[in-house]
Amino acid sequence: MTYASKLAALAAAFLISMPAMAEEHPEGMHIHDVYARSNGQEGGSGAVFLMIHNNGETDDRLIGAVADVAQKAELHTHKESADGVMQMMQIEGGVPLPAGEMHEFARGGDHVMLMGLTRALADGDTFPLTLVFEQAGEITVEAVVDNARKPGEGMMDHSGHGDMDHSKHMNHGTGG
Ligand SMILES: [Cu+2]
Repeated sequence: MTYASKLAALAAAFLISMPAMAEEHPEGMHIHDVYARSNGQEGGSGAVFLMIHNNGETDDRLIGAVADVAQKAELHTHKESADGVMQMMQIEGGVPLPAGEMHEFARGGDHVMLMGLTRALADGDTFPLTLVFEQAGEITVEAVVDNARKPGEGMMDHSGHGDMDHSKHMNHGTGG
């Protein structure tokens, strides 16, 4: 084997090993850390939090969500009103997901709101959540109910918000 062909073989081996290294962030839409908080009762509500990485080449947009545990799922965000009260509202026009970027749905910020739970949800329960993207279409992930999980980073101080009650929907100002 010549020196040049040895180099070529090395390069080929390196290239082959690349996909394995990239396993954490596969091509396309990558969704992880999906968890839900809920007041637990049938007919009640909940909120789902997750991370979305758009590892594709195309700009995309999250336009909706469907969960069979809820009559309705909406994309929500929190905004501070003029009088300083945090309010929850539906995200108009969906969530833009530019190629190569990630979006965090986290407590105190964006979330998937579950309204009208069709069954009670307890810690540890799992349920499928289908996310609807403009380009990528429908992607179903599994959400786990975890009312104890704390936000990973200090987006906001959520202390004292342990008793989330989304029935005070328009003005709850909690971690929902
Ligand atoms: Cu909400």
